[in-house]
Amino acid sequence: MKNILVIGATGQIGSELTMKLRETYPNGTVVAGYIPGAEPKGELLESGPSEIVDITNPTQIAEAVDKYKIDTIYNLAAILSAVAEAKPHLAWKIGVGGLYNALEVSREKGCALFTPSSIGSFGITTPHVNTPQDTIQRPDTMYGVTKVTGELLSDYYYRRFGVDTRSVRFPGLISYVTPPGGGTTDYAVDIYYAAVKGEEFKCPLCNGTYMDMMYMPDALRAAIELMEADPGRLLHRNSFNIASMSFDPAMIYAKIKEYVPEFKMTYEPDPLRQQIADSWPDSLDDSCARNEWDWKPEYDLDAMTKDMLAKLKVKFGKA
Ligand code: AKB
Repeated sequence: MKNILVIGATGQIGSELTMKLRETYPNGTVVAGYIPGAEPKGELLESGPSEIVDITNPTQIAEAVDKYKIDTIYNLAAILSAVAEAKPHLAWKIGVGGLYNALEVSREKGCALFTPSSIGSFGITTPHVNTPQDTIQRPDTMYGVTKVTGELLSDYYYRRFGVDTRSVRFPGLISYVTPPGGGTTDYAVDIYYAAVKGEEFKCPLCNGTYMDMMYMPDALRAAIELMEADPGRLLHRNSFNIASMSFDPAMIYAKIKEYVPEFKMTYEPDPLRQQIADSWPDSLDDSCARNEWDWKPEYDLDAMTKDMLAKLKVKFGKA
């Protein structure tokens, strides 16, 4: 039986991961931790317990862990890359201060801890094509600085205190459920919304800007499979490269046009997002994740596009 606390349960990843964990562990307890103003609603609220758990408040984390006898924490509290440039102090407070709180509670109470890292942990000096698992990580953004710090701190807590910390470097995540906010890869979600709503899409990145992306069902499976992996096989912990597809705006536009021929896209680059995207890898080598815990994606660009368009048509009553 598993008793799990998801911190940031109403965000882009958390809202879907909480539901997936409840489905995966029907005999366990999966607590949706949220902050005031981001209360869970609908199925997320009705399908299990929820508690106010602000990652910057260690007492709230510890009380929820005690109350529900939590053995595993998924820490999904984050400020995404573009917003982190506008609010660097808040990004540090949540990304590093918050992680420190989650690590300390995990150490004191014996919890395993999953905290995502990101392709944002790499920088302009990182090899950009087929980026290796272990390579240069000198990010150019506050988001990246918090992610590299988080990877190091999590590995430290594993080595020094034996806390079972694990992590993946998420690519841009694409989903039809909860929209992302303030990321550099968000365009790859927004473009599907525009296509289904019949709107012209103004792409905030230039043609030729390649980045790794992943469909949310693969990302959720990656998080759960890594936490279930045999620790004896893990040579790495914080954090694993994972990959499923790499594309630029022209490729995703062309793919959507196969199914929505009238769809129109123009380029209107946002300088901040373009600069961040240019500093991130074009594609990751995820062979360590494949070898150490049998990671394997299920969705490519075509399969994801078909599913995104079908699900969004239902969402907007256009099916
Ligand atoms: C972002 O764009 O900030 C995130 C990420 C890749 O970590 N989606």
